[in-house]
Amino acid sequence: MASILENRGVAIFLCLMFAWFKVSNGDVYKVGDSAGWTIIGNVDYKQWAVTKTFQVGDVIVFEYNPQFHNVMQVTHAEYRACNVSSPISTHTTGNDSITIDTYGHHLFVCGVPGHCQAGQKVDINVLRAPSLAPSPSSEVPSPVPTVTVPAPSRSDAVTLCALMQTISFPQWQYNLER
Ligand SMILES: *[C@@H]1O[C@H](CO)[C@@H](O)[C@H](O)[C@H]1NC(C)=O
Ligand SMILES: *[C@@H]1O[C@H](CO)[C@@H](O)[C@H](O)[C@H]1NC(C)=O
Ligand SMILES: [Cu+2]
Repeated sequence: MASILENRGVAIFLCLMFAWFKVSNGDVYKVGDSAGWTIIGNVDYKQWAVTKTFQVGDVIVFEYNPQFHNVMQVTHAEYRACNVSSPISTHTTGNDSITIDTYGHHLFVCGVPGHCQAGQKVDINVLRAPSLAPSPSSEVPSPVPTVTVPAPSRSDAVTLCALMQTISFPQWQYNLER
């Protein structure tokens, strides 16, 4: 009888740990903190970003007056050149929450002429967890890291919990029959 309880207890504990981990991932970062998304005051967005440890699931908030600014996600080349001729996406509400759901660089600039050049650009870089990095001595040749890799979603916690139910259930039956 004790083993039934232990088994299910462990399963539930692991489920909760996993769910807690996923939930705790979603930190909210307001770009520029109290200054927001602006060209006033020479906010150093590079410095702002490098002091943060962004993770998949985090929410990046851009707060600004939409009469004067906007937010455009661009490629590396466009970011370097402050070229906003073909952005990946454009946000214009003045209070834009963007959920970061992939690893790597997420590059945002203001598309108003001159603003990116004036420093209104930010690089949200999500580093891969060290334990997930492929080891150099790995026998399977690892592909060259690509720009974006899909990350586990919240629903994975639900899937895992469902899986654990099916795993622990036969054990439960087995114990009852004895
Ligand atoms: C801006 O980017 C577009 C597409 O990425 C490209 O066709 C264009 O030549 C670029 N303009 C400049 C001035 O670099
Ligand atoms: C921006 O939106 C968030 C909720 O998404 C809200 O809490 C916050 O007050 C809003 N800020 C402004 C300036 O409207
Ligand atoms: Cu701007």
